[in-house]
Amino acid sequence: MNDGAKSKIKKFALDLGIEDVGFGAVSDYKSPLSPKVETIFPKAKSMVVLAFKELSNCESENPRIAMGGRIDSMEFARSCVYKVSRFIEKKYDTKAMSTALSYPLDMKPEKRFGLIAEFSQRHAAIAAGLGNFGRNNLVIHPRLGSQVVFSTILTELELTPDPPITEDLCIHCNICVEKCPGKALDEEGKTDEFKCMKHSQPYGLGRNIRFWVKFIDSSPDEQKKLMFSPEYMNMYQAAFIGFDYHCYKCYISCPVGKNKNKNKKAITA
Ligand code: B12
Repeated sequence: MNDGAKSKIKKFALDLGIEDVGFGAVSDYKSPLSPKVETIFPKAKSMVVLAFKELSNCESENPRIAMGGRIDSMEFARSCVYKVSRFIEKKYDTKAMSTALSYPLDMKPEKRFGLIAEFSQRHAAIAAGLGNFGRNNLVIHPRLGSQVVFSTILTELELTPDPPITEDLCIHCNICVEKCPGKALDEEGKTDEFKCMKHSQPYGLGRNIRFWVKFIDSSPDEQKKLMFSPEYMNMYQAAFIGFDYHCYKCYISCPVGKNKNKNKKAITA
């Protein structure tokens, strides 16, 4: 095991401004629905999982401000993933592969039309000791709480895995369940994806398909009206952005980790 490499990778990542880094063994990655890592990168032995704190934008009721923050976080995360991957490759003369933080996704029906990614970031984060599942089906990080996104780099290097977090980080307050406007979390251990997406992605693929079905059945005059409607323009923008999220309630309502940040502010003030 290469503990020297581990601390150098961690230092490089933290110096970039990444909040936390966890190391996991590919053999400990247990995501029942996702493809096996061997089908992505046969020689991969370790996972370097990067944790990024979401900006407070997601707490804004204004969806453009909220999504703007998400875009900033994703751009930062993507650039960090590239830098850490290249650091590993150059420094250790080995191969490293990034796995998508969000998209591209496989849109085949057997992948539930893009709902099962090539690589599950949550299961990787758990294997790398960065947290565990909460009632909101998000991975809760001990310091950052639920408002965190993950991105993983697969590498051939053998790196000592970090110990898993055994303590239940969810405080089972049920606030996430109560705050979900779509009632998507009512069943424990499962997110009802379609109920979630109705609220979280109001201009997503479902709306897009319904729009074009209606368009086909409309007269030329109605079609012209549809093309100039805010509905079409919002859909156009959402498709351009990628995934335009309008709801973050399960994310922002989770109280875990929030008080810790407040205390830190009080101490350093
Ligand atoms: C597709 C997708 C979605 C879909 C489907 C979600 C889903 N059920 O998997 C939709 C559009 C609904 C969605 C919504 C959201 N997503 Co999303 N999404 C993804 C994506 C791209 C793929 C997920 C995937 O492959 N799922 C299929 C497989 C892996 O899931 P699964 O095996 O069925 O496991 C699920 C359950 O079985 C259960 N589960 C499994 N084992 C266990 C064990 C225990 C003990 C428990 C309690 C539960 C549990 O939890 C899982 C979640 O439902 C990932 C990025 C990635 N590549 O991982 C982001 C990702 C999961 N999303 C994320 C986020 C932040 C969100 C949203 C908050 C949206 C937003 N506004 O930002 C909501 C949260 C919804 C919620 N509370 O569940 C983050 C989560 C970060 C975190 N802290 O955990 C991820 C990891 C992106 C990232 N790079 O960080 N998402």
